[in-house]
Amino acid sequence: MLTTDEKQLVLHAWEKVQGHEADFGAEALERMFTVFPSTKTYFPHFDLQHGSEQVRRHGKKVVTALEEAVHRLDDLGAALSDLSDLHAYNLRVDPANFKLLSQCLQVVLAAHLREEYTPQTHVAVDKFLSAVAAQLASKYR
Ligand code: HNI
Repeated sequence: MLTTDEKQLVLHAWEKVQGHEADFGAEALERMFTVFPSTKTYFPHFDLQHGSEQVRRHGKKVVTALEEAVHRLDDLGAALSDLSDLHAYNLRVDPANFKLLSQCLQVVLAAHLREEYTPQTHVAVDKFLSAVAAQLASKYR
């Protein structure tokens, strides 16, 4: 679980994301599709080329969902319940992929926040994204 200090660090990091949801989201997705090509299999209906408007829209949805989760850190299960159903029952995304997207999101955050993405913030964001991934995977069994 995140400590009080870590929660503050996650909130602070996400303040810097505000206004850039589509940009950061698209960047993280594009990175994931490039570095881990198997993740593309979940998006056969998407145009995955660089600059794709579909990827941008989807990136915005993902980052906005995380933004909402950041504000419900003590209530993540309820906050992510619908998304958890969607990913487990409808999309059937292999939970291993959550780690891959988390890693790409962290690289994007580090690239944009630069010296503000301190090791302490990195730990806090990593814990947050792991908690999100655990929730999203919680309906698989
Ligand atoms: Ni994910 C749809 C959030 C990880 C594949 N996903 C969504 C939506 C949100 C979302 C929000 C839109 C729901 C809606 O329209 O009601 N996804 C998240 C979050 C994470 C995540 C917060 C983890 C941090 N999703 C992943 C991963 C994959 C994935 C790792 C596969 C590699 N998601 C999808 C697919 C869709 C999707 C596929 C449907 C896209 C579409 O529009 O058809």
